[in-house]
Amino acid sequence: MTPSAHRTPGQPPVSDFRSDTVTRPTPSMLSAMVEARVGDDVFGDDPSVNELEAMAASMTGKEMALFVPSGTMGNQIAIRVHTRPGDEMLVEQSAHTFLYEAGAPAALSGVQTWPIPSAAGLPSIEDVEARLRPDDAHCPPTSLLCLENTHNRLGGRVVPLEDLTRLADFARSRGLRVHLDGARIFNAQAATDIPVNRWAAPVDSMMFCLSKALSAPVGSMLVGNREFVTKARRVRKQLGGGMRQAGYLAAAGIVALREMPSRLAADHDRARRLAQGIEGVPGLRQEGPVETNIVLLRLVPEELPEALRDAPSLARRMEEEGVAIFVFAPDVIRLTTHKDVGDEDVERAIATLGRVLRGVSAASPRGSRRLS
Ligand code: TLP
Repeated sequence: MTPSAHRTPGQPPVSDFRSDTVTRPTPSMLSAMVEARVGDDVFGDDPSVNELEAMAASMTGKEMALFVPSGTMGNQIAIRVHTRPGDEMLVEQSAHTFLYEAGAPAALSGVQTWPIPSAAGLPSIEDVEARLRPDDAHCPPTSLLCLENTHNRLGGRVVPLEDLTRLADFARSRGLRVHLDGARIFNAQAATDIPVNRWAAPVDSMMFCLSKALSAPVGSMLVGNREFVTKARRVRKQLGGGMRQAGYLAAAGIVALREMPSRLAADHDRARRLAQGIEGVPGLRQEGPVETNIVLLRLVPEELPEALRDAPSLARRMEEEGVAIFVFAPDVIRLTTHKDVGDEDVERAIATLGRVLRGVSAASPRGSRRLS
């Protein structure tokens, strides 16, 4: 899961499909940052942070919001607020909170995690019910269910609202809190036309990122009711996430929320075009449907040139050709579309993958020369 390590500073720009986190702020974000009115957010008097938090609360239909430095910190604050040390949290087994947050539920909240398999990113009610612990001194209390939408590891899949609501209602009826990692919830909105407030409604808390497809340079939002956010603010301070003149960053976040959600459908179209263009490339099989801005491709070793049979080698080679991709697993690559890749980048990625995987050099006529 480490980003491609082969970027050479000072080299020509690459078409960067590694993640939507690489997006640069827009000119209007940069001028908003320069002009931002700021205060000291730890004292609660940064007007730009306060405006961003009010905006996020209103858009998601929650009582309050908190600006946090990263998606990981937002998720981990939520876990800490919803649990006590020694509790157990249930989580879908390929969720970011389980796979990629460095064991933080255990390290920071003293929480034991029970991962649950799923077909399409959402555990079944039966599988959740089967894991609820009895009220018995031997057992950790089950206090939290963590969900994710869109689902990164499953290739940006949208977890259907009806299913998510049914599961969240069930969990809450059994006394659990429900937290949604909505890092890319605006992509779910763009893919379905269901507004983010409806995605947030069934859960107690939700985190979403400003720094991914919405293109702000830094920051995520954590939303919930007043009691939750008041506690979350204290945990943010404990974790060292209280920022001072954070209004300079919040100003970019305000522009991100105002201007960026409406352009996400274009990223989704490009992801579909990318998947379609790669269809005929030997040695790659698309994993799952492309519903938002992520394309996952599994390598089929027997169809690949010997030197490119693993994802890190392929990523290295692609980067040499000016296309950066993400190694998602030893045999899976991820390409993510976002504001800073356009149609030309998509066509370049398709052509480069084709050329590299057919073992044909860039300079030679189509299909005529195999690289040794
Ligand atoms: N995801 C990153 C990497 O960590 C994999 C990416 O490039 O996709 N939830 C989800 C669903 C995420 O995909 C991520 C980041 C986070 C949380 C964490 O956000 P940050 O990076 O702001 O801590």
